[in-house]
Amino acid sequence: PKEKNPFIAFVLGGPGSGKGTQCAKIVETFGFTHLSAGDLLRKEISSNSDSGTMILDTIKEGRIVPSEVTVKLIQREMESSENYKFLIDGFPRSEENRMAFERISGAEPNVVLFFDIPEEEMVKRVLSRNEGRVDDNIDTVKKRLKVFAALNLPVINHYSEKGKLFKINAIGTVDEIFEQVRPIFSSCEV
Ligand code: UP5
Ligand code: MG
Repeated sequence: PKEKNPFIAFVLGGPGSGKGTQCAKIVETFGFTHLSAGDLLRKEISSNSDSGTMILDTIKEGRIVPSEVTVKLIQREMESSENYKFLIDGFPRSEENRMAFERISGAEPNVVLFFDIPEEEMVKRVLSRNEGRVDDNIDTVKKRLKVFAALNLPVINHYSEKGKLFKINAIGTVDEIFEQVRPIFSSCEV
């Protein structure tokens, strides 16, 4: 058994809002373990697992992979880690995702970050990334934005009502944005 209860931060925001970039800064400064749900799913695709083809098709369409697949991958990483502080990046993406995580892991996040940024800026960032992601093209980006607005905003509202949401203005330089993020973690003694 781990010495401490886990400290969980969900990191939410639309495509290209800067979740991964800011998570790297949080890891560096506060010693969290970064679990990007998207990265874990992409790793499943490249490892030729049974669900790889289904995951690839889902990501190409900008849709959401079934909760049990994603929750299992996140939980496996949490259980095998020595750390107790986790950044869960890009998850939960729907109310269904959120409830599945709560049910299967029995855990809830301590804090939830939301990187807020206009759609046209998200599109610009994603299309100029150039890392060869199958979903970084204009057609899929439009679908990702629609899915984000329809399914992820309700999750954000849920945590806002619970008083766990920290909304960050994600326009500006990486360092300017991190200066909004830093006090959230400096003040919670993790
Ligand atoms: N950039 C970053 N910060 C900047 C700044 N301040 N100023 C200017 N540029 C900035 O950043 C995006 C780009 O912008 C980069 O080039 C960066 O340098 C630059 P990044 O930090 O990568 O943004 P991020 O929010 O992480 O964007 P990402 O595209 O990863 O977000 P998505 O949520 O779309 O992608 P994710 O990998 O989480 O999910 C991909 C797909 O997987 C989903 O669409 C879905 O199909 C599937 N998925 C699920 O089904 N379930 C899940 O639980 C998770 C994913
Ligand atoms: Mg990312």
